[in-house]
Amino acid sequence: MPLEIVRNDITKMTVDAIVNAANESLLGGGGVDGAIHHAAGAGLLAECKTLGGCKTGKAKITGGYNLPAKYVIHTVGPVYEDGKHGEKDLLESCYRESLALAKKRNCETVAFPLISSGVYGYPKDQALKVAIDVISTFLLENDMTVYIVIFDKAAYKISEKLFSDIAEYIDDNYVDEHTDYRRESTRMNVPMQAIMADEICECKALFTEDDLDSKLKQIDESFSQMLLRKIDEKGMTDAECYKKANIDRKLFSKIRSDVHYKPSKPTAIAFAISLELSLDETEDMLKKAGFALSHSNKFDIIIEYFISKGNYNIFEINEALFAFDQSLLGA
Ligand code: AR6
Repeated sequence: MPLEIVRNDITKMTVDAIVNAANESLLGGGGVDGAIHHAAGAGLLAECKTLGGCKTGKAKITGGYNLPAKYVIHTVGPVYEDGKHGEKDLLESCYRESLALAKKRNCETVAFPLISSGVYGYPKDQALKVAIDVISTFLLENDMTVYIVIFDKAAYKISEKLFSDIAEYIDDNYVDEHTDYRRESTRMNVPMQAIMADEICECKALFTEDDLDSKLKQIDESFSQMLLRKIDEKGMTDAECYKKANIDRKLFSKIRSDVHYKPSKPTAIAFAISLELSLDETEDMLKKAGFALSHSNKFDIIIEYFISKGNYNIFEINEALFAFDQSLLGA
């Protein structure tokens, strides 16, 4: 998945480069800087001493020494005063400069901490938004897997309002048990055949309204075929679609070339979000992959919440899924 939010200690990440939230001296400090120097060993400090420091908003690169990462990219975030001293521009610059350095060294995987969000006092939700915005813009033009590493869950908060809206939506919609036709028919004392007959009538009505031929073709369509049809209908390119879905190119090629490919549920939903499908269309697409949205599952309700609000920003959806301890969308 091109952009992934994970909870971890960044010094444990096995990636090409980890990013350090350093200070202008580059000679170590507390927080993530201290942890990285501690894990990398004295070689890192020795190399840092040769760099002549680093300006706020800029980045420099060193080896990874005893770390599992090949490189450490040191960037200096702004100290947050009141948000009116160019903090956002400087923080954006940290991410851009670090990504440019990673690209120059042909890194395929890079992990960032939430720069400036500790000792330097940048509000965590805003720091996260800056990180997501800059990284996702970069990923539209570049193939790389980028991790945002959140150290402690408390450090990671979507806005209170969004959190409580989603919590309320889950409360309103959550059902303990999955209902199916059989259960429903016994509970309501309606014979199963009657329910099925209703369904059949509905289908017939649908077919007389629309062109029967094309409807039948769509019923037989596989997930992969539906995906490609929808991409065409929306006037998107393949790349626009898989990048917006936060799916990597290799997985997309697999789906494209295998007409019977069965994606995982998060992958199927990621494409539905990328294509900005309605709830009905999303259900349709999921069915092709053998899935459905259920009200007995928090993950599904959160997805439904975003689609019903017309919010198709996959990164915001992933932030919310993360906040509710759910798996994230994408490959
Ligand atoms: N892995 C991932 N994230 C971490 C880790 C870790 N091991 N440890 C802390 N964090 P900070 P800043 C998170 O204070 O605000 C240093 O002294 C932490 O929860 O490390 O940019 C430097 O030398 C927070 O969300 O960096 C500078 O003087 C984020 O990393 C100054 O602090 C950044 O917190 C830089 O301050």
